[in-house]
Amino acid sequence: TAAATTAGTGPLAKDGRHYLSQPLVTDFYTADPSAHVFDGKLYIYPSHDIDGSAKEDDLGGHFEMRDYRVLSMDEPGGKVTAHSVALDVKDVPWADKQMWAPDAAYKNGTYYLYFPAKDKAGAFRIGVATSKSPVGPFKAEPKPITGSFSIDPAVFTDTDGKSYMYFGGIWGGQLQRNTTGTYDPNGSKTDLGADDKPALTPKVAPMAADMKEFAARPRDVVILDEKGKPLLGGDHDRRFFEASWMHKYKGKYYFSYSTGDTHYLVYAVGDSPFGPFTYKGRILEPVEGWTTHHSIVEWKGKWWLFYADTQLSGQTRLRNVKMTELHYNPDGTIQTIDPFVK
Ligand code: FUB
Repeated sequence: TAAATTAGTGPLAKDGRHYLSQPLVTDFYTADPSAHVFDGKLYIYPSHDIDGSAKEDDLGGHFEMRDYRVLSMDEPGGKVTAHSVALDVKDVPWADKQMWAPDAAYKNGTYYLYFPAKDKAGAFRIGVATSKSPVGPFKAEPKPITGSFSIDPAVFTDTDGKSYMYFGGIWGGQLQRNTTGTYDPNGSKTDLGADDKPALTPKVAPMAADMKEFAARPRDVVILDEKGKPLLGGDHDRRFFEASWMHKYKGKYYFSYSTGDTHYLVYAVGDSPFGPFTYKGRILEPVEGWTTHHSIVEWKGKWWLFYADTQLSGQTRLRNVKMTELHYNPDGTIQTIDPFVK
């Protein structure tokens, strides 16, 4: 297990550029890092990538993950501890395969691990598991969250103590196969196929007091352009693809996400956790590898971006998580980060 090294040092990328930061863990593969600060310590809840046998396809069949391992750090740039398995698919009664990007939350002495997985019918659902420790082991609830579908849960707890789950993803994430409230296995493989119509939206649901169910049906997270119009399906540089994250900065709600096939991490800002959110710009330019997925957290007086690339393996299915400092401009916009040093 390695700590991040200084920007501009270490191995070179394929095209000879220096990576901005180095992998946090080098002895196994990690992706989709959801970071949280609990009791002053940083915990990262990543996907645990494995080298499975499935061929790469547009629906992410090659992401065959089976379990989760939590990472922790006491100091930025310090030692990264990789903890033993926190939850295995074999211990989730409803789940069949593909333990994709997870997240975690804490409430009243209990830690909650939220995770998407395919059920036995091939539909992605979102499950929850609990532990008294932030690093697990976690015990899964016997059924997925009622009314959940699709992938990439991100649970945000507001300053008033209320928690919300943001989730969803198109293409392999199946949002386009859940437009009627029931999973349609024969639905579109990609999106709505309507470039001039509003794009499919991520979803948000308030969490119930026990943090194990939704308190209300999921609503659309509407992302608007600078003219107040919803982003369109054909706007691949800006429309939502997957990897929701929410953070609050100076009283504003920052909803960030991946644009998928154009490989950007971008953000939109609003005045309520339910939105609407207005598109503001890019957080991270494309990394090596197809996917890009992140989290943003304030820790020890600085803001940090957690992301992943394929530096160690050169393969999209085998990623490694990284962290770097994130900076705001005085007007609250985020300074775009280049994952390579010029
Ligand atoms: O890691 C599997 C999937 O790839 C995630 O759920 C997506 O966000 C993308 O990173």
